[in-house]
Amino acid sequence: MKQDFSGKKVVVIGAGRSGQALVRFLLQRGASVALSDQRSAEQLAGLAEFAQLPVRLDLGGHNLELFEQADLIAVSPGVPLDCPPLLRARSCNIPLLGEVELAAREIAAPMIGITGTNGKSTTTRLLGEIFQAWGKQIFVGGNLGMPLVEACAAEYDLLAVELSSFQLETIEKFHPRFALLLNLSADHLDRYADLQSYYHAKLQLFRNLEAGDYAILNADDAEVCRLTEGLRATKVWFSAQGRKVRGMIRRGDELIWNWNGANSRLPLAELRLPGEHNIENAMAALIPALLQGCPAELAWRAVCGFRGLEHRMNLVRQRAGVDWYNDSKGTNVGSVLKSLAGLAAPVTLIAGGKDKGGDYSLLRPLLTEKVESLILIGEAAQRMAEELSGCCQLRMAASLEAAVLQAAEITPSGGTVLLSPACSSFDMFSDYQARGRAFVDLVEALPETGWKP
Ligand code: UMA
Ligand code: ADP
Repeated sequence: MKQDFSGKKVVVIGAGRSGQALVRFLLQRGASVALSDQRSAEQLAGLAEFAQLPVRLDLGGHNLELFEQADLIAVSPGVPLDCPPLLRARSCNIPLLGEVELAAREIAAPMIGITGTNGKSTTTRLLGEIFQAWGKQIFVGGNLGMPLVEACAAEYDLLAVELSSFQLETIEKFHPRFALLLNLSADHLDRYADLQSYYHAKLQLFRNLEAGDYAILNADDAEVCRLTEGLRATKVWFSAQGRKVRGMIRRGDELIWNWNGANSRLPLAELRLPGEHNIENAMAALIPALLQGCPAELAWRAVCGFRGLEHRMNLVRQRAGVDWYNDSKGTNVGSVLKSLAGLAAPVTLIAGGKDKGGDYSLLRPLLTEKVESLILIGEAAQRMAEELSGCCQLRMAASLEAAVLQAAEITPSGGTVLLSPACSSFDMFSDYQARGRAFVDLVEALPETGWKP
């Protein structure tokens, strides 16, 4: 049912994609809306339409009075809950609601919530592919790109919602029918005090689950197993390492669906997504569809028809005997480990960006085994250099362009250049897509031979 905010003063904090979608949504629900962002109008994109709408803009800093006088604050995921305007609002007992929570309050269709440190976007898209192939109207969004609040403008059979820890922090009543936890490793330690606080945010996904709901869990991930012990929901496991679980098991070159007497077998040779990690993503995505009664062969065809998302291990160019890969979405240590694992030596790795506090030393064994040269960029470069010295040749570059030129110069024929930063992009780019596009443009602009453009 639609919420009614008539007569309510709502401040939306953050004027990115979520904030802009929230403004449109709240205006339609009768609220009197202000949009506040620490960035100035010149630094923000997409605000032109708001000139025609009855919305107060508070840009280039947060006006604390606005926050004190609001009836409700609607929070974009990228805004930390301990920033001064939100602390002030809380001290005045003004309620805060996150974008996902606000949206979910008026969504009646079943939701599939997908979280984990890595693989969320791929799994969410795979769910979209499967349910679309089965003829269902499915919303595919959340952290993946389209804010969930945009789903309130249409009717869906079900919704696949990628959820970041930031979005899950503000969950109160959000109640998915299927809750997928893919894996847990360190990330976002620039926002969280410690690893446990990050994991705690992730586990909010299960907060409202009941016995009839499904928790879809990675049996090979020790942290996932440990932290989901007491869940109320029905657990369905997946194991790419062949553990005998109730759920989806990989055995050799097959996936086996072992649930309530069903015993489908799916041939892995048909999967086009590269890397072991994508087998896990495919297993996780199949489970909600099979539980809903989707024929296994149809679901598998849809999974095998999917070639992967942009900026995740895309082969950009083969040039002078060197393969160039764009993995700009490799934004934490865990994802870089998976990406490197699938490549043969010698690799030139371009990494660095905005430091999220990860433990880069975990990269040492794979760097020693596969990476000949590591080219570091961005704010994290110095710390990475300290934690990784001695495992391969280390170089610094002042820009992504300089890094690409160095890589072109030093990588021998038969080698690979990989952009997989282990960091977010916000020190040098607007987001990981902009970083990935810049990389692709630079690589495509390299001459056929040599390295000077
Ligand atoms: N801001 C303030 N005050 C602050 C902090 C931030 O005003 O104290 C402002 C910034 O100046 C900026 C705005 O908040 O203008 C950005 O808000 P946002 O970061 O929530 O960005 P959105 O464009 O709304 O994008 C968000 C997600 N971004 C983050 O969580 C950082 C997008 O995920 C998501 O696609 C989108 O909502 C729709 O749901 C991106 C992401 O990087 C892909 N996510 C992280 C990740 O995957 O690792 C979690
Ligand atoms: P997310 O949305 O969680 O960031 P993506 O599907 O966008 O995940 O993949 C980002 C990167 O994470 C990929 O390029 C790959 O290196 C790594 N990755 C993807 N799936 C997994 C997984 N299941 N386990 C570990 N790493 C993964």
